Amino acid sequence: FFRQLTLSECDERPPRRRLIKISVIGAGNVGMAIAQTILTQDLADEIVLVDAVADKVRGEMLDLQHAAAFLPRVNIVSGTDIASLTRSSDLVIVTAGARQIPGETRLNLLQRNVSLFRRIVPAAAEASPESLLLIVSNPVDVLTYVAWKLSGFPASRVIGSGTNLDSSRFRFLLAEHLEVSAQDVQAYMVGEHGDSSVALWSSISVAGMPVLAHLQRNHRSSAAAAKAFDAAALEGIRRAVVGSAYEVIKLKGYTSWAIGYSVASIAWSLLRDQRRIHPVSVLAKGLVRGVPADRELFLSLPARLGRAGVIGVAAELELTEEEEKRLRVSADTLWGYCHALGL
Ligand code: 6V0
Repeated sequence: FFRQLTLSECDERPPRRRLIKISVIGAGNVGMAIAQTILTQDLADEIVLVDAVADKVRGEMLDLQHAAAFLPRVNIVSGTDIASLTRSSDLVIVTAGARQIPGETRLNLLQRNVSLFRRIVPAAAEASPESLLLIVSNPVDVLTYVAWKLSGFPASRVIGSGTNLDSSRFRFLLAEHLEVSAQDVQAYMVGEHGDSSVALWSSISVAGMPVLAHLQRNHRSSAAAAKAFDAAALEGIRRAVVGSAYEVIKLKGYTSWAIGYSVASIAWSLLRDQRRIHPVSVLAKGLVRGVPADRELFLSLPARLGRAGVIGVAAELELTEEEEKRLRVSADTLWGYCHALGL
């Protein structure tokens, strides 16, 4: 359609910046929500979708490609072969996971996902030895440990999406309560993603103002009421955060949009070298008070993310006695799972 300009007319040099390639392994509800959010963010030049089901992943690819007229130009490819398709990725995101069979134990599901990871992770690591590896499949903390072991990558390049999502849910609920934007609420959940995640109450702030003191003042008709607020209301909000995932799953069968945005924001911080702080699953060896320093386990702590992966971890958290106890329990439980795998 266009006459190609000759070399003397147009000196087309290689692009000034290196093109960014992101591979998403597992094109289910979560993988596709991540891919489509990344697409709208203009972060990647190439997005690769890999799934074990060839027709399905081709259908997903075509569906996204058909939005080309409304989006920045991105090369979208798909298929089933990790080794050839994901070669030289900057970021590999793993969302492939076996679904829990009714009545199946957590450990059994874990074993099945470990078998899956044995097929996925070494192939992806070999195809992109310099890549960052971002794990989303559940149980995310244990599978991030598994991916670290199977990839042979330094721990700084293996990250689990962890409590980035739990923290967003937490900030949403607090924001609703305080009638402000969730973006103005600084609040972290740390530890294990899911049921035993730990809310860091003492560090919540809005516009630099500590929120806990404000909430307690508003409930302080008597010292006893304040104590009750501490114990019951705070745990109530934490439970609401944990329960909100179950509620979504009960209502629509799975969660997708929030995890899509959560992972896309991690991807942005990593690949655009933002040095933003995200509570994500990192190698926490020696970083949790009261847990022996030789225990290799992954759990979420606020971490500074950049192009090299994890470039810093907030190890000196301000924790109440109760928070510290809960984090230790999380760490002990996760270590139990990791240790039992014998990797
Ligand atoms: P899904 O819709 O069943 O998608 C899983 C996909 O993986 C399917 O399309 C499978 O075909 C594919 N798959 C299976 N084996 C392979 C393989 N060997 N190679 C490539 N693809 C394969 O599940 P959904 O997308 O809802 O969830 C995916 C995972 O994310 C699950 O483990 C969830 O528990 C987990 N989530 C993690 C969250 C987090 O915060 N970390 C949040 C939500 C879900």
